[in-house]
Amino acid sequence: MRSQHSCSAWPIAIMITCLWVGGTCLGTEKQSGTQNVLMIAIDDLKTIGSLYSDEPGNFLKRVYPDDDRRTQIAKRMTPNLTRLAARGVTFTNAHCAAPACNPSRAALMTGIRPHVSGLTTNAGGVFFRDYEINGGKPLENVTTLPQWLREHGWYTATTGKIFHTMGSYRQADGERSWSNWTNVPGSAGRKRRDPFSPKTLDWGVEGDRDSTYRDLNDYHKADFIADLIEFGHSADGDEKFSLPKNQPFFIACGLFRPHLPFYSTQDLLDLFPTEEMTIDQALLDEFMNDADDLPNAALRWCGLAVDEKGHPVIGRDRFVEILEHGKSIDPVDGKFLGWKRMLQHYFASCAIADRCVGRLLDGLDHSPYRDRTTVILWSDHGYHLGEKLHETKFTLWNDATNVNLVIADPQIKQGHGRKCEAAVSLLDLFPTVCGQSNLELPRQPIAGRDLASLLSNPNAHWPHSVICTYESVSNHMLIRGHYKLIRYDDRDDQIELYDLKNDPEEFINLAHQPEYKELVNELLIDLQQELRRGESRQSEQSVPRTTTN
Ligand SMILES: [Ca+2]
Ligand SMILES: [Ca+2]
Repeated sequence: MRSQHSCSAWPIAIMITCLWVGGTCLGTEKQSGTQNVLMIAIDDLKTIGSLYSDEPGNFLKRVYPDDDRRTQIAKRMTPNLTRLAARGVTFTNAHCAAPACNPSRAALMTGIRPHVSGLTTNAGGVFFRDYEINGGKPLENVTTLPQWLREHGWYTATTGKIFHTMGSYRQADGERSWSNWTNVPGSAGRKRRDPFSPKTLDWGVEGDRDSTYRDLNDYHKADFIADLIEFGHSADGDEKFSLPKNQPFFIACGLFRPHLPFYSTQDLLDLFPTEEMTIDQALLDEFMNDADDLPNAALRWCGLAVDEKGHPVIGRDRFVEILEHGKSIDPVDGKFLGWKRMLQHYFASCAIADRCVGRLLDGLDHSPYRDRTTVILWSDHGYHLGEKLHETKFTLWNDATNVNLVIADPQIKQGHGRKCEAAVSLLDLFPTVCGQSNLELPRQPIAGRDLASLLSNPNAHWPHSVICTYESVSNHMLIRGHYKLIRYDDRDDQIELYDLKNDPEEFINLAHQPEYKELVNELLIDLQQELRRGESRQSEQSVPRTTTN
C-alpha cells in the first residue's frame, strides 16, 4: 500500500512548468568579498584514502586489518589529499544528491535536487539540459554555478569531467558555463587487460614498464590547469587559456580516475600488492549474510539474495562476476585473487587522482593566488568494492552515497586540518561558493545550505538532515544524527533503518523492530519535509554575508 508520505504527491509536471529561466541577481555583489575557486572533481572516488581510512566501518579496515599496514597503504594512496586536508575542513559525513554521475553532477552544479528535476539516473548519459521528462526539459534553462559566477564577473575555465557529458564543447556546457573549455588529450599508451578482469568490468595496465602516472590523461589535464594558475596561461594545441588579471576566477578540473576502466601505470599498481591484502571466505560470508533483513526492493540493486526459505545466498551482480571469473581461472584461490586484483587496480586508480591533485596544488602554491583561492575537492558519489556483494555505485547505502569533500579556504584558518562530522550534501556547494563571494543565489529551487559556519567551526551546531535519491523520485535515503533511513518505492514496508554509530557498515536493519517504530515515523516525516524544502524557489540562506570569515 502506498503511504501518505508518498513523494509522488510532488508531481514533476508542476515543477517543469515553473519558470526557471536564467537567474537574475537580486542584490548587489561586493567585489571586495570575491574569492577565487579551484574546484577538483573526482569521478567514483570512494571515501577510502588517507582522509577516511580510520573512520568507523571504513572498507580499508577490511582489506588491511593491521593498523600500521593500513596507515602505510592509505599514505601511498592519497598523500596529496592529506596535504590538501591540512589547509581546510574534511567532511566525513558528506553525501551526493544521487549515487550516479549524471544526476549527482547536475544537482551539484545547478543546486536542484534530483527528485525536483526528475533526473535521478544516468538517463542514457544525456546532457542535463537536454533531459526530457513529461514532455518538458526541466533543466534546459537553469543556471549553473560557474554560469552564475561568470555572469557576475568571474573568469570560468575547465577541462575534464565536471558535468556527466564532457567530450564536446556543447555537452560540457561550454557556451553558458565557461569562459574557456578544452578537452586535453593524451594517454600513457597501449593498454593490457588483466586476465582476472571479467567481461563486464575492465582493468589492467596502461603504458610500458617505464611509463609513470605523469603520462596518463588525467595528469595531462591537471598539468594544463596547474600551468594556467601558475603562469597565467596554458596551451592545449590551438586552444589557449589566459587568466585575466583583474577578474576573480572559478577554475574546475575534472579527473576521470578512479572511474572504470581501472587502467593505471605500473608505478602505481606496484604500491598495492595483492599479497598485502586480507580477503577471505569469512569476509565473503559476513557480507553474504547481510541479506536476511533487507526488503525485496533493496535486493535488486546488489548481489545479495535469499532462497525460498529466506536464507542468504549469492545473487547476480558485477561483483559476483569477479568472483566467478576468478574461480574459472583458479578454482582454489581465484575468486579471492580476482577480488584482490580488482582492489589493486581501483586503489592505483585512486592514486592517479591523488597525484593529479598534487600537481594542481603545486600550481596553486607557486602562483600568486594561493592565499586568495578556495580549493573545493569532491567525488560525485561513493563506490561498492564488494560490500553488499556489489560493484560500482547505484545504491542508497553509504558505500555509494558517502563522498569525499574537502573545502580549503585559506582565509578561514580555524578549520584547517580538522574533520567535520555534520551531515552535509554536495548540494551545499552552490550556496557555499556564492556565500563566500556575497552573491545572492539565482532564482531556481536551490536546496543546499551554506557551509560557512562549519568551515570556521567544524563542531558548530548543525541540526540538518541530508538526503539522497536514486533511480526514480520514489527511492530516498535520509541521515539525521547517527540514524539512517532508506525507503524504496514510496512504500513503508520497503524500508531500512541503521544506527550508523553502532553499525557503520549498515548490517543490521532496525526498521521493523518495535522499539524503533516511533523513530522510523519521525524520520519519514523528516524525509518529506526535506523533499519539500528542495522544491522551494530559493534556499533559506540566500542573504549575502558581509564577510567571508
Ligand atoms: Ca561517477
Ligand atoms: Ca543486513
